[in-house]
Parts: sequence; C-alpha cells; structure tokens
Amino acid sequence: MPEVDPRARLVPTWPSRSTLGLAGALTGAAGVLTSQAAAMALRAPSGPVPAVAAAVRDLTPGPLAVRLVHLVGSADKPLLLLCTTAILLGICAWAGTLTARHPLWPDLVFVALTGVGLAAVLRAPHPGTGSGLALLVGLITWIVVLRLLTGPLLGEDPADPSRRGFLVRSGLVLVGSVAVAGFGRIAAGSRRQVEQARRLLRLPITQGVVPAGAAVGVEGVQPWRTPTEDFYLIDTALAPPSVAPAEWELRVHGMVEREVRIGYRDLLEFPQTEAWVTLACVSNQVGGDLIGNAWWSGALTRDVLERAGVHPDANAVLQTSADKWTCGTPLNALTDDRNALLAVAMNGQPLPVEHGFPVRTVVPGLYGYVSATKWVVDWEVTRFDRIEAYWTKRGWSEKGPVKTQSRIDVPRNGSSVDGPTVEIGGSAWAQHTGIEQVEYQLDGGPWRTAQLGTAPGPDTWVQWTATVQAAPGGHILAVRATNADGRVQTAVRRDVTPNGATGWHTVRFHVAQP
Ligand SMILES: Nc1nc2c(c(=O)[nH]1)N[C@H]1C(S)=C(S)[C@@H](COP(=O)(O)O)O[C@H]1N2
Ligand SMILES: [Mo]
Repeated sequence: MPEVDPRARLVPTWPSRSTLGLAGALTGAAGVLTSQAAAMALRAPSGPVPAVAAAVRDLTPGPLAVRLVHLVGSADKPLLLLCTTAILLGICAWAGTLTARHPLWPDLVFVALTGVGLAAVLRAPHPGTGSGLALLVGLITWIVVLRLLTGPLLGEDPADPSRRGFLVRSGLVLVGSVAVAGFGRIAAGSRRQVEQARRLLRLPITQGVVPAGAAVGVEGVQPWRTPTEDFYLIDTALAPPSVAPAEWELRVHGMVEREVRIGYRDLLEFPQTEAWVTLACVSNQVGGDLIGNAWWSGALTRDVLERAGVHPDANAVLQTSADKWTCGTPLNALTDDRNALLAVAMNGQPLPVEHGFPVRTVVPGLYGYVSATKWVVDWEVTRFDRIEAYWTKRGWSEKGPVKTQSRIDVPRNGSSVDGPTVEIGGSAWAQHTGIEQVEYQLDGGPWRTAQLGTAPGPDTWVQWTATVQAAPGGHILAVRATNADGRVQTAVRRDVTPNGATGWHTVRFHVAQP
C-alpha cells in the first residue's frame, strides 16, 4: 500500500474545488441578472440569455427540434431557457474552479461566453447598441464578482478558512444582483405600459391603399409601401423613451403670440390628414436602403402653429424630443401647403415606439435629421441664426432638402441572371418636387427612358422598370432620374456629409451562358 500523508486528510485544500465552483456559479448568476437588467433598462429587443436560447432553437436541426417539442410540448420555451441558463451556470462553475490554477483562466472563459452571446444577439434583425452594452455589463460583472468572491479565499490559511466571510460575500452578491434585476424590471415596466397603452388606442385613421400602378410588379424591387417592420431605424437614443399618450404634451413657444400646450387628445381633435410620404435619411449612400415609404396619419403642423400664432420674423422651429435630441426645421416647410404632419400613426397603426410613439413630425421633402423628430415634445419658434441643433453642431448642414436620387434594385450588384432578356427596376425620388423621368444606361450605351409606376403626388418615391437585352457575360447598368423641375440628377459623386450623397447608382451583373 502506498504511504499516505495523514495531514492530507486532516487539512483539506482551501479553497476547495466545490467552494470555487460555487463562487463561479454565483458569479455566473450575478452576471446573467445584471446583463438581463441592463438589456431591459436599455429596452434592447432581447436579453443575452434568451438570444442564445433562440439561437440554439433556430440552429437545432428541424427533425430533432420537432422531436424535442413533441417530447416536452408547450413547455419548450421555458425549458429551453432553463437549460440554457443551467448550462451557462455550469460553465461558470467550472470557470470558478480554474481560479485555483490562475485567476485569469476564468476571465478567458467569460470572454468566450460573451462572444457566444454577441453572436446570438447579432442574429436579431435590429440588435441595437443596447444588446451589446448589456453583454458588456454581464462580462464586467463576471470578472469583478469572481474576484470579489475568490480573491480573499486565495490568501487564506488552509488550516483556518473563513467560511463565514465567503458566505457573507456570497450573500451580498446575491442580494445585489437581485436588486439590479428588480431595477431592470421596473425600467422595462414603463416600456410595457407604453406598449399596452399603444395597443389599446383606437385612432380615427385608415390603412392607406397603395395607388393602382404604383408597384411595377418586378420581383426584387423593394415594395412601394415599406412594411413597418422593414422600415429603416435611425436615432441617437440608446433606448427609445417611454412616453404614454396620456402624458404626452407638445409645448409650442418662442416667437409666438401665445404659448400653447397640446395634449394627445387635443391633437386628435385637429382635423386629421393622411398621406403617403417617403422618408429618407441624409446618411443614405447612393444605392442605400435608409429610405422608406409609409402611410402617415396625424394633424397638420400648420394648424398647430396657427393656434400659437407665429411671429413674422421667425424662420425656424427648433424641435426637441423626449430624449433631448434636437433639429432645426425651416418654418415655411411646416406652414406651407405640403401637409407636414404631427403624425400619430404609420401604415394604419399607432406609431411603433421605435418610430416615435406617441407623436413624431413628418415633413415631405426634408431629410429626417432636420425634420422627422420622433417622440417630439417641444417646438421653439425661432430663427436659424439663434439655434444649433444636434447634427448641425456636428458638422451637418443647417438645411437638408432631399436630393433627387434613383436606385437599381434588380439586378443586384454582383448577381448572375438569366438572359438575354433581363428585367431591371428600382425606385427614384425627389420628395416634394416629384419625379418626371428615369433613364438607364447599359454598358455605357445610350440613355433610355424607363417605364414609371404611378405616384399619388410629388412626396413619394416612384418605381421604374425596363427590359434590356444583354448577351452572356459581364455588364454595367446605371440609372439617373430627372425631377419635375426638369433637373437631371447629378453624376457628381459626393459623400453623405454634410447634406446628402449624390451620384448615379451603378451595378455590375453577369448574364449566364444559356
Ligand atoms: N428623437 C429623435 N428623432 C429623430 C432622430 C433621432 O436621433 N432622435 N433621428 C432622425 C433621423 S436622422 C432620421 S433619418 C429619422 C429616421 O426615422 P425612423 O427611425 O422612423 O426611420 O428620424 C429622425 N428623428
Ligand atoms: Mo437621418
């Protein structure tokens, strides 16, 4: 029999594997709770753990997934979440035991787990900054809490371990993370209440009918009416502000005869106007997709301004949102006949929270950064020489009229298509001026006129299409529009800063050998 050192049995190693494992599991739970809370507080579309669970579900091969769902029935979702969390905590416990080797080992595991979370979160259609920040909060919690729990243990005398100290620290971590989780729930609660209020609204609006002939019916051309869920999203808000209709108020002040405050009900008592308006972002690159067309419903901005009575020397309105974003809008664009709106609905539904619920501004003909204030709460009637708005402070132009642009949707750049007859198409826009003509050019040949879809007025994009004959091999296609003033879209390539990109959209495509 081998000789056994009797002390080895009498003095257990400290910290023991199980203590370190427990510390790891506790740390794991703390990080899950804080990152989940951060995701909720930032109103990220999903927390990291549900995102991983969803990824597991989506990546599970179909037949296996079906078998599993049959096995556990409708409990599949909670069960999946539970399993994901259990596996995660198991890995964290194992990471905790690695502390005995070197305190940096668990950090590596945590970084790897965060990487998995990031990959899962990025699969969502609109991940947003909130999800990434939530992961970061979780990672920092893991790294800090594990040190907090295990650091003091590592220096302790194995013969006289302070189990009590460890238990106290563990208790504190547990209480702290539950408190943070509670805070996250409260923050998320305000969003839930607003969503609830939104669902209960019954607005005097219609769904909007796509005008006959607006869609040219070419597969691959972006729909004339952009579905709300595909509508681009641009804002500086980490989390969309939660503004309930009952709390909403627009204060109109500054160079006015009388300051007015308009509540949500007051706004609905103004005559309601509805219109198709194509909204575009100044950051849209040539050929880009930061543009969308929707049916907007709301009160006319000019009716609201008339109630306040604007001073004749005023030429601007400084708009401020609930999250303190600002933009300067030319006063005339809000008072002329273009039917700028304080919109309450988009595509026949109350505005989605992300698109500015309960009220946003929509001004045909101007880029969003100088007009389309989401969660709008304050209008100061003023003069351009007295104000600086969020983006103008950062080098973008004071005025932002939309530039005439056109885009090729099919064929896609770099695609291979069947020939020799190729259907081409896309859209063109010059909001508030209108599109008169769209031309295309194949392989540097003559410019030819495309067929145009109909448009209800000058404020929306129009679709264009044509049929070309193209031999097998590589081709280049370019498009340009002419606006209703007879101006041809410029070929000069300009960047999006300071007031919108210019240049012709060009795609390369390949016609396959028959
Ligand atoms: N409160 C607020 N409103 C805002 C912005 C913002 O950052 N904050 N961005 C503007 C910009 S730059 C654009 S292009 C449009 C985009 O609107 P959407 O997100 O509904 O498409 O909103 C505008 N309204
Ligand atoms: Mo924008």
